[in-house]
Amino acid sequence: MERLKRVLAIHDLSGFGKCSLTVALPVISVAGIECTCMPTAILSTHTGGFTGYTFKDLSEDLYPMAKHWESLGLEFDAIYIGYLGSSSQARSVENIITLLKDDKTLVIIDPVMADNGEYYTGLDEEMCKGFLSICEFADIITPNFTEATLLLGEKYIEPPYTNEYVEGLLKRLSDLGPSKVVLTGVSFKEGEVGAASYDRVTNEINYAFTKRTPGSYHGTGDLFGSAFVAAMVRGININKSIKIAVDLVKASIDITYKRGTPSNYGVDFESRLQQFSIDIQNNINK
Ligand code: PXL
Repeated sequence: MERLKRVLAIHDLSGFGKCSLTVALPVISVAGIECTCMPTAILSTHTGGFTGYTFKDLSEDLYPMAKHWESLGLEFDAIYIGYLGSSSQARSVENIITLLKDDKTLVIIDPVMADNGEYYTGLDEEMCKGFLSICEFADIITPNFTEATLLLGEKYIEPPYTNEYVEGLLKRLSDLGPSKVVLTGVSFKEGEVGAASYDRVTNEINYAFTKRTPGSYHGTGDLFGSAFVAAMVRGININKSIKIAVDLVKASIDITYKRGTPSNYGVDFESRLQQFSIDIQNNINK
């Protein structure tokens, strides 16, 4: 029997307020993939819409954790990087990639630092510089529009966007290093939202759209990223992978909206995991 696929997820662990590892672990697991967790920091809640949270930086532990796993001979099908505890962790991430990556390891970096035109609480251009320094090690990056414009040193503009703008942005992002780029928050007209993918090798651009649900929801980037990584690792092509991820996010937002869950609690994806698992199964080998 083939070895179980394994993803190393490098994100913070926020105990309450679903995002980062509390999303990556269930989503990657339900897709039939082992998820190895490297917490970059431990917080009582995430930093968006809460005050008084605890924050423990785990910078000193990151590389030793990777060294231990290397000593165990563990192989990783993907390394999926998100929220870092500090900008200096970018250097550790670079060393961890160098240590643990082999020919088959897909490196996916979500430069988690901002949304809606603004940095997340406590973050600034140092975090942007940190992510920029590791983009060249990524096979795929998955920014939202705010993160994309920060990485490129361009001005953030509000949706809806034009085709030319989105396609230009995808190509400029790929020039930072990654051969594939996935952009979230794409919208060409009011009432729709989705994601775009670009492959520099084939020069192909693809879109996956859905109807926009009113409101703003925390942690959707992490839900999208985790679902996308899981689909890619199961060997599903990038176009179908963004579609599966968009569908999971949309369905989870709809449940959250109907239930009236506070937006800082994160999105209620739990009851949708089974359908996500079916979507994965149905798209493997097709
Ligand atoms: O979902 C992005 C995210 C992840 N982790 C932490 C955050 C945020 C966004 O605010 O605060 C700790």
